[in-house]
Amino acid sequence: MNNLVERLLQGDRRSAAKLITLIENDTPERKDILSQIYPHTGRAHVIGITGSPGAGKSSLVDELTTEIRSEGLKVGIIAVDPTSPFSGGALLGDRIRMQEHATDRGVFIRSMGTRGSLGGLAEATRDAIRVLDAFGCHVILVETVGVGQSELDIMHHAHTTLVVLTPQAGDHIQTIKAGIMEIADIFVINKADLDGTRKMVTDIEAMLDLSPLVDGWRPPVLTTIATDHSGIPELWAAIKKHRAWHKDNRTGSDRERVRRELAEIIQRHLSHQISRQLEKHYDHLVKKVAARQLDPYSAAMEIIKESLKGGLAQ
Ligand SMILES: Nc1nc2c(ncn2[C@@H]2O[C@H](COP(=O)(O)OP(=O)(O)O)[C@@H](O)[C@H]2O)c(=O)[nH]1
Ligand SMILES: [Mg+2]
Repeated sequence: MNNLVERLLQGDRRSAAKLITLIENDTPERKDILSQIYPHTGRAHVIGITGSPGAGKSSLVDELTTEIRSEGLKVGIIAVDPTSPFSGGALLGDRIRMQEHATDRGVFIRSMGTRGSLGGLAEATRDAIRVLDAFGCHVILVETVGVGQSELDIMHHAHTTLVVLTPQAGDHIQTIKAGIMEIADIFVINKADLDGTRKMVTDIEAMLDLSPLVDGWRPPVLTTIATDHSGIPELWAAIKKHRAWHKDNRTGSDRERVRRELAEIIQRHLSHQISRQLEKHYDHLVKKVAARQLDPYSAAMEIIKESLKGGLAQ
């Protein structure tokens, strides 16, 4: 395992792939891997790309990769699909589209599904991002398919979040989930070759007029046609602008991110320990509650007090 991390730091692709698999499987080595990798992270710019299925996220990732590679930067791509039980591979369509990049040594592509993400998909994705960061990727593009909480959780780990919409009927802003609108650092109206693009832009700008700015950043609304690379250089420029802004304003959000992660790890650990202790040591209280001799709140408080004394860290 030591070896794997050393080889990763020297830029070995196989080690990167193996380490991500160990993390996904939530193996006992995961903690050590992360301890060793962590000092070598924090350099990559993580870009989250979210939006409804078919909006053109994979096409945009593909075009952005071409754009970023033309500057000689190393790119990591993580495709997250919470609806897919598989990981390690990629959806056929995405794989064909990505073929051009698949042979490029400066691009690392990985997909993650719910299978094998035993500690949670968002957590596995966060740690996979760290592996690619330590691997030396300058930019990491994280595409999430699907909707819901895990998608939002994953976007918390991005520095810049793109929300991809299309001018098509289903994407009218009234129908877009509020949570998705709020996480956007940049709005991308893709498929700008279709009717309704102008209206979509105007609607979003009108919505932004009514929204309070977060630390002074107003999300730009850009239009792209991923299929012919139109608007991609402008999108990459906007991402870089956001990165520069983020660097100047990041202390608060970095700490918030760390707090969130610590709370998550502690909760996971404690809840595991408490379940174990409940089984091992507190049957007398369980019996009392079941017999209505004690109420669950009082029993719970007693258990918390006892557990803290006993030291939950073991
Ligand atoms: N007309 C048009 N089609 C596009 C554009 N971008 C992507 N597509 C097509 O939309 C479909 C879905 O794209 P994909 O990138 O797989 O979407 P994803 O599900 O969001 O990853 C594919 O057939 C693309 O070729 C665009 O700008 N204009
Ligand atoms: Mg896709």
